Amino acid sequence: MEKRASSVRDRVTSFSRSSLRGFFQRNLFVLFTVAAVALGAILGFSLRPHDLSLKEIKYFAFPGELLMRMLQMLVLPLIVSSLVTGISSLDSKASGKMGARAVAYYMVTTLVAVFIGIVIVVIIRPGKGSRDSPVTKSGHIEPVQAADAFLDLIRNMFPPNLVEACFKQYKTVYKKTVYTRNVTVTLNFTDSLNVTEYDLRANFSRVLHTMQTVEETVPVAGSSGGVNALGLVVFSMCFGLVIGNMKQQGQALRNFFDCLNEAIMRLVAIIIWYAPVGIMFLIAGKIVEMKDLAEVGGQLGMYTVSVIVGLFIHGLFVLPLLFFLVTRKNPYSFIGGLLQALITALGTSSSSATLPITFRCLEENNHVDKRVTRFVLPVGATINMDGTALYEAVAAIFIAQVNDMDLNFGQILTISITATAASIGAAGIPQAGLVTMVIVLTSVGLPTEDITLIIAVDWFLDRLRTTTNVLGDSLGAGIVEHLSREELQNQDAEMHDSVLEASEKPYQLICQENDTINHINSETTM
Ligand code: 7O9
Repeated sequence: MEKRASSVRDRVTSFSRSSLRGFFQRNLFVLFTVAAVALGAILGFSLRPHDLSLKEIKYFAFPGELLMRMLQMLVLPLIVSSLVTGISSLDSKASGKMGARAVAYYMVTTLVAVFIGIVIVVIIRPGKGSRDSPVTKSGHIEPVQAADAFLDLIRNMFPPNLVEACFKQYKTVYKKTVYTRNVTVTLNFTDSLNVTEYDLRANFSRVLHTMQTVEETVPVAGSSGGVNALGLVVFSMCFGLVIGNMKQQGQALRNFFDCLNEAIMRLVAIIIWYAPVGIMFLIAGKIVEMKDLAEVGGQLGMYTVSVIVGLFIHGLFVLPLLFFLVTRKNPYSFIGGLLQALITALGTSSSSATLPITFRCLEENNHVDKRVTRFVLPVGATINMDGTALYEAVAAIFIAQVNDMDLNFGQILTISITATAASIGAAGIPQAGLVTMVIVLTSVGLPTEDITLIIAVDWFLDRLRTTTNVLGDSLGAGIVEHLSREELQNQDAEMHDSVLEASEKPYQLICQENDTINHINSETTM
């Protein structure tokens, strides 16, 4: 009896030990990454009293910089190969439907994010009362013309040189030109004072030809550093669509990009081991570098709280609710699978650099169909930025409150529309962060130099809004997969049929060959 009890006990302990080990093995990366954040924070705060110089901080953050470089190295081949294979593996009808669903999701969630932001900032009123600090005139904000920013966006969609698009964006710059032109002035009898009496008698008016010097600011072509993501995304999508329709002829290219994508994902699997170290130093470096938290009090503190509350409500309640309503699956276990991508977003403050990790989390942990992630994630990283839209709306209304300006409903609507548009176009507008903010502010006549008020906390809020952006893209992939399951199954069935057909063909060929051989044999034996 005792023996049996002890063997059961042994089995239970060995089972729990093995399941515990299994749990640790499955979640090793996530545990490492969470530990990295905690260690980074501890390291950062313990180094703060030592008052490191800027140079020392730069050296200290080097391992973090290395992670950023490694991730960015993978982004370019990753987005091109994943978009090309993602789209070419679907027929044009299925990819059209999937694209429409993704865009509908992006629009709805971005508008909801802006709405939440506006409600929060109107309730909390972080900018009420008189100005906390006078505006420092040190930061010069360049004037931007919204029309030119919009034209730049369209121009960037069609890069004339694909190699250049990997590191440069088109940017309108303004040039003052002075030129002379002929002008014809008609002098009337009444307004010309120095006409002679003879003239008066001869003509009542006189035509003079003179030269006039004109000074004009002309928009001319310029460029700004950074990947032209929009151009590459547009090109890759069109390319994928075309080689998808090329049937057998396009097979070589499809195989090439498929293979490239697979190879990049294997590199991601290697780099992911280094991610916790990099994240630890990125976070520690930022904590050492930041100004004293006590300075961020008063209005700016309340503004920070408003953005954080807005992002939390959107990311932890609204998006999961939408996910649940559409898929009927537990959104929080889905988010659990994304933890590593979310922490990387927090560490790098760039949703495009996080893209390789987002891919891995969705495909490996959440088992989202590759055809969906390859299509939806790069597009999402480029145009879907819920956190950014929410942030811009809150910032604009905060600046209005600081200036004691009462916004009417029309102006609030204008802010919602421009903030949404700015978040969609950000990747296509050079130096987007500041430019889009200027556009939102000028659309309702708010002073643009007040952006300097919020710059102090921007680095911190950028991290949180990037995390929200990545969460929005990833939940979007889950939702689009669920909505497109019919098309995906049809595609699977078609693929199965064609594989069967293809496997029947060699058999027929063998039969034919055998027949011929039999025929020859029968001939020779005769
Ligand atoms: C945030 F995915 C790629 F590879 F196609 C891709 C590459 C580059 C996608 C986008 C970009 C890109 O340059 N995006 C970009 C994003 C450019 C300028 C501004 C922003 C906005 O960034 C967010 C923010 O500041 O709110 C945030 N940091 O999601 O990365």
